[in-house]
Amino acid sequence: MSDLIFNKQIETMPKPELKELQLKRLKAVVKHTYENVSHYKQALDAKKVAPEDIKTLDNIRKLPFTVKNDLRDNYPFGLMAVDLESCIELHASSGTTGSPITVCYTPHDLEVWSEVMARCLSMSGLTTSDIFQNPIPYGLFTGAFGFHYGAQKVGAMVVPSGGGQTERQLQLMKDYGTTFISGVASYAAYLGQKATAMGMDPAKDLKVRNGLFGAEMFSSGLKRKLAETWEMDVHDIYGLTEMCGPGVSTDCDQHDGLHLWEDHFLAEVIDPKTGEPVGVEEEGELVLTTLTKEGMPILRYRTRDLTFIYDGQCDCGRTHLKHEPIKGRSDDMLIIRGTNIYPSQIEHVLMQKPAVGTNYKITLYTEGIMDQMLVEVETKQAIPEAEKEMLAKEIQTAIKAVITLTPHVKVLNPGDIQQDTIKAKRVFDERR
Ligand code: DLL
Repeated sequence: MSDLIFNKQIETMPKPELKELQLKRLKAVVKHTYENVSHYKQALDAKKVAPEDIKTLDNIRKLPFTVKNDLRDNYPFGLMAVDLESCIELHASSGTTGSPITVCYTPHDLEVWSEVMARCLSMSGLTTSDIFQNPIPYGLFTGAFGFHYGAQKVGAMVVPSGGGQTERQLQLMKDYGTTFISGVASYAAYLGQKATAMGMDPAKDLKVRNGLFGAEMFSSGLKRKLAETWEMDVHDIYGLTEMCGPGVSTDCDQHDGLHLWEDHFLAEVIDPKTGEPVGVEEEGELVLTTLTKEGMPILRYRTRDLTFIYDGQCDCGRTHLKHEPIKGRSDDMLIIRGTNIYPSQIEHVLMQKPAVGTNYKITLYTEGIMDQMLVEVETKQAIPEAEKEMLAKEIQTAIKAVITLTPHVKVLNPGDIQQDTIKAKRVFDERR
């Protein structure tokens, strides 16, 4: 059994007790939303469901789903279940389309967020002796604060280095002897690349030995490249603004799926087309209900994130269910000449190539009446043009074998692909 369990009583709670706790909390949260949020009162009334109708966990299926547009339509405070005076912090997701998703936290909500983050960080190896550097922008994005609160709760020394200023980040790592880093997956990759470009070997010249990353899909290949570059143990953390921010789930030292904190979140997996539950261990869309949130509780939130759940015994001793790393979002799916393609399939192929770096870009465009795909990818180190061409051909063949379409492939030098958003923008759809 792993010895880095932050809250042993809860994290290893026998399954029947955990289910009992979930049911008690589900009943309470349904009552709380029904009585305090007019959107939910109307939605439950429309389905002729009363809070008293929730008698078993399966009864959750009687409840309406919540979708992103419900949050946008009620922007900014329409889904609050308490007065604004009861809240002490606000966060929002970037909202590249439409209004941002805004959430408010009561002191209790912040306490829960810190607790789940402390569990995730401990599970990834964080202890009181770590120097924990947090290279995420401190602002409306939930990332930085979630990690900050959780790491302090564990008792590590937090270096709140914030986002950007990559060279300075690396200097701070050196000066302070940083042992643990967090962040958005693609930025961690960029940090490694920048260190190499500055003549540093992250594995030898820095003391970082653990990393906890998330906020976007990152394939097992990218995890492996990060682990090799830094000689560190890489963990994956999942979360979303609507639930709390980061802290919904993380993988334990078995690296076989992410444990989801079932005492605070109730998970379902549905077929995104029909809304019906999928079979055991079948892939579908993750739907989450907050079980303990006071400020902005959410029932049956359709995350659009694709995964599957498995609920067996884990060797780490934790009893909370596991899900596969997120494969992508149902709305990420690209349809090119009638073929369905997920960007994760392309990342997977690219990351198998040892000469390939960690940054890439996919552009879709129209030529005549045909859809075309251009995959641009950086190498790990600069290589001669002739080798680039050979590598491009190899990648083209490997991608074709997976998606059945032939992409155009361009191999570039490290640092050639611009990356200036918090989360990497990988796909550019310029089709007419
Ligand atoms: O990205 C919270 C977060 C910050 C998680 C830092 C982990 C680390 P949002 O901006 O609301 O919140 O975006 C949530 O990001 O629905 C997924 O599509 C995606 N996502 C988050 N974590 C992962 C992950 C934060 N580990 C959306 N793997 C989610 C894949 C992820 N996708």
